[in-house]
Amino acid sequence: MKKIILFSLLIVLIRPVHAQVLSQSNQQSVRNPLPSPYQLKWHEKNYYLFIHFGPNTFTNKEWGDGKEATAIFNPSQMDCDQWCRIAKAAGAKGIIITAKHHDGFCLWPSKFSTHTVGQSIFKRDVLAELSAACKKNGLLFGVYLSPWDRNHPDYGTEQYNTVFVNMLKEIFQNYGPIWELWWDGANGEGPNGKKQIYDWERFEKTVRSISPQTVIFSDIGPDIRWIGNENGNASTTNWNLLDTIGFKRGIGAPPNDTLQQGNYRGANYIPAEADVSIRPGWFYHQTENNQVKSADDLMNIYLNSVGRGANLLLNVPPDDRGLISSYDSSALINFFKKRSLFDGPNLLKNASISIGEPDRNNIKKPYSWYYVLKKPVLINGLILEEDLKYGQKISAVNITISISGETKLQQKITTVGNKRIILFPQPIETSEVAIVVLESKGMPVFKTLKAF
Ligand code: FUL
Repeated sequence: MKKIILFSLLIVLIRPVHAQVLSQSNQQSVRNPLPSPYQLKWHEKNYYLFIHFGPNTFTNKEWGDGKEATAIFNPSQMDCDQWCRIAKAAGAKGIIITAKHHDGFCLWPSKFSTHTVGQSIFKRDVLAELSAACKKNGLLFGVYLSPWDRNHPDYGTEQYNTVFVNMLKEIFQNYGPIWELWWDGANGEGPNGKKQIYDWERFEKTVRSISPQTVIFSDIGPDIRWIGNENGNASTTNWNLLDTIGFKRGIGAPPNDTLQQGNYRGANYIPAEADVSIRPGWFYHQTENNQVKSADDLMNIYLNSVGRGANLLLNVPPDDRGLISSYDSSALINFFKKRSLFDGPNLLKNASISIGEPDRNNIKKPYSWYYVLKKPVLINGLILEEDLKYGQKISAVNITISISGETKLQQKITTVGNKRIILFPQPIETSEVAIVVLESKGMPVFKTLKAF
C-alpha cells in the first residue's frame, strides 16, 4: 500500500498535475473508437451560436412554404459584424447560419436556384458578409443547408441531388473555410408534392473532397449527432459513441433517448451537439421579445449540455432589421458574466495529491485522486475532463468533498467525457477532495480536474 502511494507521489512530482496520465501498464482492453483530429478540435469549442435568418424573419413563420416573394427578404440595417461582435463578447466560438432553410431561399446568389438573394431587391450576399465578419472577429464559420427544399422545381427527382451537390460546391469553394456543416433531419414534400431520396454518400464525398476538415452534423453523424431534443439537454450519461447500423440519415435515427445518451459500446465515435433557441421559435418574431431566455435559463442549459459533455449550439435569430436585438444580446452578455464562475484559478492547484491505481495484487482497487488542501477553501463545484484522444472511458465516479475528514458532500456521477461540470447547491468549505473512478474502460485519463 505504502509502495503504491510512494509510487503515485513520484508520478505526481514528475508530471504536471493537469495531465493526470497514470502508468501505461493498464491500457484499455475494450475496443473503444477514437475521435478524429477534427472531432477532437470540435470538442474544444464547447459553445457557439446558431443564426436562423431568411424569409421567415419577415413573414412571421417558422417553416416557409417556398412560395414567398423574394422581395420579402429586405433587412434595412443588416450588419453581420454586429452578430459577430455580440457572439465574441458572449464567449461563443463561432456562428452557424441557415444558408438555406426548408423554404429553399438561398442567402447567397446561387446559380442553381432562382430563389436567392440574387433575385431579391436586397441583392447583398449574406454568406460572403458573414464569412468575412467571422474571419475578422476570429470566429469559426459554419453553414446549415437544408436538404429539404419546398421551392426547387427539381425537388423529388434525381436531378435535385445534383442541384444539392452543386450548391455544396459553390458554398465550400467560395465561402470557406467552413468549420461545421449542418444537415437538418426534417424531410417533407417539395413543390410538386414529391419526396426526395437523398444521395447522402455523394453529398458527403463532395464535402470531404473540398474540405476534409469540416465536421458534418446530422441526426446520426457522420461526425456529430443530434442530442435528441431541441431544449439543449444532454443526458447525465452521455457517450460519444453511437451505433448507426440500420439507420439512415434524414429518414430514421435511433430513438431520441438513445441519441441523448449515445451507446456505451457504440461502434462509431459520434459525439452530441445540443441545439436550442434563445426564444420559443427558431426565427425572430417580435411577439416573442418578452420570452427571451434569461441568463439563469441559459446557465442551466449550459450545465445540461456543455456540463454533460455535449457542445451547445445556441440559436440567436436576428430581427427584421438584420440585427440581433438588445433583448437577446443583454441575456447573452449576462450569461457570459455568470460563466466566469468556471474560469477562475484551479483551487486544487496547491493541494497535495495522491493517486491510487490497481496493481497486480489488487486489480479491483479503483483509480483514485485524493487532494488535501493546506488551508480550507470555499469551492462552488468541480470540472472534470477526460483526455478524449485516448477515447471516452469513464462510466462511474464517486466524488467526496470533506473538511478535516468530515464529509460535506458525496455525489456519484456516470460519464465524464469532454467536460463534466458539477455545481454544488451552495459553496462548500473544503479541505479534502476525493475522486474515485469506480468504472472505466481501462485506465482513465483526465485532462482537467479543477475546483472553482
Ligand atoms: C429543425 C427545423 O425544422 C427547424 O426549423 C430548425 O431549423 C431546427 C434547428 O431544426 O429540424
